[in-house]
Amino acid sequence: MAFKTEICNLLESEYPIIQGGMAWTSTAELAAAVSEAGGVGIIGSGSMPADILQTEIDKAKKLTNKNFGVNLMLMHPNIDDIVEVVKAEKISFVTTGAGNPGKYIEELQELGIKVIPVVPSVALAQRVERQGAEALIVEGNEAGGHIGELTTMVLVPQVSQAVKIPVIAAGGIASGSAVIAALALGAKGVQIGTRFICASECTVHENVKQRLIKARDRDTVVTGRSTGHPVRVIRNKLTNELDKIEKDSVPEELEERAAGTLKMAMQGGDVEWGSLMSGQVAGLVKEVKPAADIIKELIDEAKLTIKRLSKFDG
Ligand code: TUI
Repeated sequence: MAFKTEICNLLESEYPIIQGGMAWTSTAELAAAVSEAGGVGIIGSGSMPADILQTEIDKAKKLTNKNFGVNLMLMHPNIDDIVEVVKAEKISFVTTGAGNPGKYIEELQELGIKVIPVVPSVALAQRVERQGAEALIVEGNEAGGHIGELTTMVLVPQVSQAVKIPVIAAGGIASGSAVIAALALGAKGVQIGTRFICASECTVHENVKQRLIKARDRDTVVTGRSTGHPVRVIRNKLTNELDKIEKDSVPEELEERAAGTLKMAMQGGDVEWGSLMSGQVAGLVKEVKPAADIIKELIDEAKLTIKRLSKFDG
């Protein structure tokens, strides 16, 4: 049984499994390993200076001849510089997050760069479809990092019914059974972030991997609701302090306090005072292993799930 969907044709992959573009986390090594293993790797550029993104793209091109993408974090203060790097490198596709990518779609597509926005609502899904997006990623509130309000379970079927372009489900997916659940809801592919943080090739600090493996079902919290930019992270000393600032309702102070803490956690290994972005599936992550083994496990489990479900056919 082959797991081919139109996402495989669009993104030139063997499986419709996309690795979420995670800032300071999905660097060239992880993106290349996922693409080499038959999925689709994405370099996360959120809050990265443009020259570092350039270095990561150069590295990824040396590590793989397979297709990979770049995630554009639209709230990035230097987003225009990041877009210039992507254009100069003629990256095959970008995913976008944390805003409406409308203003960039035409200039990217003129260069043959496909645009796949992350959307948190039916309204934005329909808007980006009209603006020419090739596919979209529907990300539920279970996801790590910057999140919307609705869950994957309710958002995927509603968006799938509302648009004609293929939908990729994200948020809450770390197992083969969740891959099948997403396809059952109307998605043509899945994006997986948190599970790939514990890939051997992921260059985050070892402390991050160990903290994720230790995480239980209720260990993530959402900070920054008062700023309008909610972020899901593992609870730690930083989130306790941010909660206090949030109770005193000083949104600017909260953003200032959180600045730089993502890199501090992911690259510096400070899992107490850094921002440890993770989805609610952290509790399902049990071990570090190569990206190829993670993908094999997802596909094997997806096949078993279909077999198990086929017994219910009446
Ligand atoms: O983008 C993400 N997740 C991210 S980006 C990131 S980088 C970072 N974040 C904070 C501090 C430092 C670095 C970490 N996590 N996910 C995709 C996503 N996009 N989720 C929700 C949305 C979204 C929200 C609103 C997309 C569009 C949107 O549109 C509002 C509008 O303008 O219509």
